[in-house]
Amino acid sequence: MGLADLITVTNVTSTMGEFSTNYQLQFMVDGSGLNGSGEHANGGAGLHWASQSGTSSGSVTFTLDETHVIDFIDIWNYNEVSFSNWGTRNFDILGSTDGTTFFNVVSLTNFTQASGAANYTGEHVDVTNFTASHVRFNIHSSWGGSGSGFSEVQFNSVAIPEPTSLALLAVGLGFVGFWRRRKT
Ligand SMILES: [Ca+2]
Repeated sequence: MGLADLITVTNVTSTMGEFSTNYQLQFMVDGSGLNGSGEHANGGAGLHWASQSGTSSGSVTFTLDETHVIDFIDIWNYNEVSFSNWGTRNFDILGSTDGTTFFNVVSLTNFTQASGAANYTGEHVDVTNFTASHVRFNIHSSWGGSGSGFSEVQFNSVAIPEPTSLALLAVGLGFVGFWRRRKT
């Protein structure tokens, strides 16, 4: 208990396409470019998602492995060196429990542009705990680039006790009951 858990994203789709095969949607949910200190690299191919050129608005939909209560979202804006103006500027975050009907969670305005440096640590977005199996970003604008993108997005769930912890707790309570019975 206590630490939040990183949620597995099983699929990402978008109405905005991909700049090329070097800038696929999956590159923002597979840990590409992230090191153990939470810094995202600033190179080119295989590290970030960038939309097709000329399309800086539209939606991105993330499918989670199952329904979670989401506590916070860590977002690394588009961090390719010299191209951080492809970063996403204004967008809304929405949630859904069926992948069809979405509700608003939060709207972000002037979302911080990435540094474009190799030690970029991204942004921590606290959200009022919401239950969702799908999350959608409705993107309105970039920071001036002819497309929009992100380097990485990580959803974190509210921590719940591990089943093994509950089992151990039950065993412990069982022993207490056993000794109490022995004393009478
Ligand atoms: Ca990445």
